[in-house]
Amino acid sequence: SQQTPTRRGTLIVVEGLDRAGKSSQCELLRDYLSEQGHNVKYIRFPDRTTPIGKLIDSYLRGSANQEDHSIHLLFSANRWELAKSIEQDIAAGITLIVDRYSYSGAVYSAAKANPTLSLEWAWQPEIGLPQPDICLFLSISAEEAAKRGGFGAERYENESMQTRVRELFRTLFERQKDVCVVDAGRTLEEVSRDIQAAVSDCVAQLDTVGPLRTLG
Ligand code: 2DT
Ligand code: MG
Repeated sequence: SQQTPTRRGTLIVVEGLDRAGKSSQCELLRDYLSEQGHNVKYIRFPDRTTPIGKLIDSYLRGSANQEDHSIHLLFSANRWELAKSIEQDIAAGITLIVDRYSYSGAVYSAAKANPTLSLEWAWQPEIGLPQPDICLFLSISAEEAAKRGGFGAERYENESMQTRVRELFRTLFERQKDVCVVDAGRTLEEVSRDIQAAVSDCVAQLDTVGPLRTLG
């Protein structure tokens, strides 16, 4: 008897500013895809559990300082150390939902306005990482974000940083072109319905896409 080869999983990335509702939408999407019979895993970057992730965590909490380029490369290294396991999961037919990825990586670092840390420079270490089959950008206005409550206590959680991050996401996604922008300033249900539709289309086209690609 012949075995049918495993259909590869889909690599789904969810991006957005703080308070765009990424985590809630990732959970809803995980439940939806599980109900559809997919084998699903939900992961997030930074992965604060690895040795590199622990350095990142203490930086974000403010208990350690890092030079701008150095912390940028640690965020990227945190993706590279998990790249093989992402590829293996996808090949094994697991669909991965990834909360933040290279796009946050490039944009948050470039938002520091360090003269030698441009968006172009920040993107370079991402080249060669697994490329998402779909990147959903949950877009909310500054006004809507403000309505959703105050900032947390971590580094980057302040108005001026968020404003620059919002502008840089727009610049990056004008270049990348492969992003699906979702208006996240609506109810959970409205947003999740759009996300489900976009992901279902992406999954249906997977056979024509072929194997997992790499970021360029
Ligand atoms: P969370 O609030 O989602 O845990 O993110 N960040 C994230 C970077 O600066 N570079 C990266 O590569 C990634 C993945 C965004 C914590 C903060 O870390 C920022 C917010
Ligand atoms: Mg946060």
